[in-house]
Amino acid sequence: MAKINSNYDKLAAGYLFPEIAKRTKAFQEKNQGVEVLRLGIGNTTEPLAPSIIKALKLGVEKLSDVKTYTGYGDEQGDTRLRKAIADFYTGRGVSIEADEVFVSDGAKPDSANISSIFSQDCVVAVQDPAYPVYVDSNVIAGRSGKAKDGTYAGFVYMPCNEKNGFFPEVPKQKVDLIYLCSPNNPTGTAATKEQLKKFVDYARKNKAVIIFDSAYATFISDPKFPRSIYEVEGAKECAIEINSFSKSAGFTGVRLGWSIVPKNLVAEDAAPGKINSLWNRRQITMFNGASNIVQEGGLACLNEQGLAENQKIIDYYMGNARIIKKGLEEKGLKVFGGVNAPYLWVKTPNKMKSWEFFDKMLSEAHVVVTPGSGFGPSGEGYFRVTAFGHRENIIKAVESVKKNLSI
Ligand code: PL4
Repeated sequence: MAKINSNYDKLAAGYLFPEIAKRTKAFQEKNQGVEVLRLGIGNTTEPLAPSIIKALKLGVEKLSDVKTYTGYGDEQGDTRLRKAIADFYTGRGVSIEADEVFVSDGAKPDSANISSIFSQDCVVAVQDPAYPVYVDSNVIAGRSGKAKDGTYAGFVYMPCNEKNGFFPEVPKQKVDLIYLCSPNNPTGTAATKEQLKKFVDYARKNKAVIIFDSAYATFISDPKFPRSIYEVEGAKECAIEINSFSKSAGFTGVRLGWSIVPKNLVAEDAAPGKINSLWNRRQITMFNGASNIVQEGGLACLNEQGLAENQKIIDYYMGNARIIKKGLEEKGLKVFGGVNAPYLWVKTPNKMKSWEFFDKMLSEAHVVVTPGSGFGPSGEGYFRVTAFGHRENIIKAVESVKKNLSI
């Protein structure tokens, strides 16, 4: 008799982003003809840069000729791309070897799948608020107890609030897997080297592993914030870094990312090399490699021209962030983030609950935002605004908030 994975039944709520889409659709059905402005989901909107399009076309062309056709590739990724990613790190003063790079179809799948190489009884610590995938994937993996009041028994929630500058203290108890994201989704704040060092020191002392999601690293403009955890000494012994071409190159729908699993990484029962070989084994077994066409595009993202072209698009989104920040502040709202990250984290007015404010914003200003409580209990009383969007829509949304939202 087949039985289901009952851990799915523990999931306390629907996945956040489909829930936003569902509520928005319901509003639109009731209010036909009303233009809804979407600053909710962090989805890229601008076309791919010209040299990347050229490379993707080259990828397609190669498939049309028997001399250049390729079928299945290496599960770990195209050797040229693995090397280019390693060189990309070297260019930033971090030494990574190509066989520590595992190319994937995105940071979401990697951040959800990575925990499968760790023991079921690992204690998980997450930033609160956090990208929901870290929590939900570990619930599904059976590492939590039941949900109660927006948290799961067994997980260690590390509150990120105004008081601590939206970066947590290291856990007081011993934990095994620590999820960190910088620049952070949803708070839009980046961690300093000193802040990350405290976690690296903690992890080394406790033989814990940090899963570091740096999907928004290219949005950092202030050099005081590291773009990789490996800029912190000792991090290669205790951290896996996950990254993506989604936001840095507009590959949200194209799909390409990578994980760095250093050979020096250790765990309580794993000597150097073991975790790297486990992830290799996992990928070989459960992943058939990223698309060869897409990897051709990825290669172009990492050369000088690709980096420069993509930087212009990043600057465009950060221009949006400045417009949103200014407009919301003029409205009298308290705004955090949006300087080294494409997200703004905003306090709801009059201590409103996040979902209550989501409905108010939608019905009065016709603007979709993301309710902060969807990212964890410490997100209650906040909402997130994305800077990904066409400039004209961003301006329209900000003007509508200023004119139509009553606070
Ligand atoms: C909606 C911290 C967005 N359906 O595209 P990927 O898989 O390389 O990267 C996804 C990802 C990874 N890590 C972090 C992220 O914030 C994201 C994307 N998050 C958002 O609005 O928070 C898109 C969400 C998408 C999803 O579920 O990821």
